[in-house]
Amino acid sequence: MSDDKMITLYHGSTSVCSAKVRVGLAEKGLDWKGELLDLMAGEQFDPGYLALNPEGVVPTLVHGDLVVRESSLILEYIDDLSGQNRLMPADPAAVVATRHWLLKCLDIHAAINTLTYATIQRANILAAKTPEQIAAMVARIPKPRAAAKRRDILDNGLASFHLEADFYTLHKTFTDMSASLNRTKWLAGEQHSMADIALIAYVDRLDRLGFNGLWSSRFPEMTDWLIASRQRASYLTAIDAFSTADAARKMRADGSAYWPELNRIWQAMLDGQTAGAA
Ligand SMILES: N[C@@H](CCC(=O)N[C@@H](CS)C(=O)NCC(=O)O)C(=O)O
Repeated sequence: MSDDKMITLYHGSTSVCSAKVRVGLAEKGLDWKGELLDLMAGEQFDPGYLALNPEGVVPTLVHGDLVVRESSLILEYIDDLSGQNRLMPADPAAVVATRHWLLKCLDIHAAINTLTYATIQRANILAAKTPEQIAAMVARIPKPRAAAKRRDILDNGLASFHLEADFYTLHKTFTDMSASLNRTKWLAGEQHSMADIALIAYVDRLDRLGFNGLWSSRFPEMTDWLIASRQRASYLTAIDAFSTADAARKMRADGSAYWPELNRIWQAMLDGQTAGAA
């Protein structure tokens, strides 16, 4: 590293965009100190944390006096800290492709958030909190659009109107990923890069929820990419190590219970697309 300032990452153990940054730090080989927030307990809304991240979301990276928010921007920031283990590809076309993936991550994150919250998180919250506690929790979300979405997902689960747009995003994501992976081993070329680092935690989450039927038959390249990504040391230290075997088993069992309904909605969307194209 170019200086001796410590990197501090405010993150959540099972938060996908936190995992994304942890993978980047591991691939880059940087030392960092973690501040884990309990998102279920609402620690992201503590005034001290809101001063760092006014939207009340993780991750936030602090490096000296600089506060960096947004997981994709954090990946770019840490990559520029040193020339070792460059995460951004060198080829200009691959740089553009990678930056496209970083932009698309905003929508992809929203889709993963919907599928997690409309299924297992909703069940956990409805079981653990009274309606008043849930209302109070939603009221603490600073960004009105995020609060309205959380409310809608908690009220409607998989019937939420958000699902249609989020399924569109996922279908487009899988289509684009497969097209890239048919050309090259990794998303932005023959070398593993920031593009793969940006996406792995999201796809991994869907698989951990038991939703890999979203891509397994139509986009088999995604499965090969997931397996290859999981063989990297960064996956073990940045994602796997943040969940116990019991928690992983529970997430898969709880998530899988939603798969028949989720798949029904997914197939209906795919059929609608085919009918529209005919
Ligand atoms: N676009 C942001 C998304 C940040 C975000 O929404 N983080 C989630 C965890 S993955 C969060 O902190 N949620 C807070 C909550 O659930 O209240 C990024 O990529 O950093």
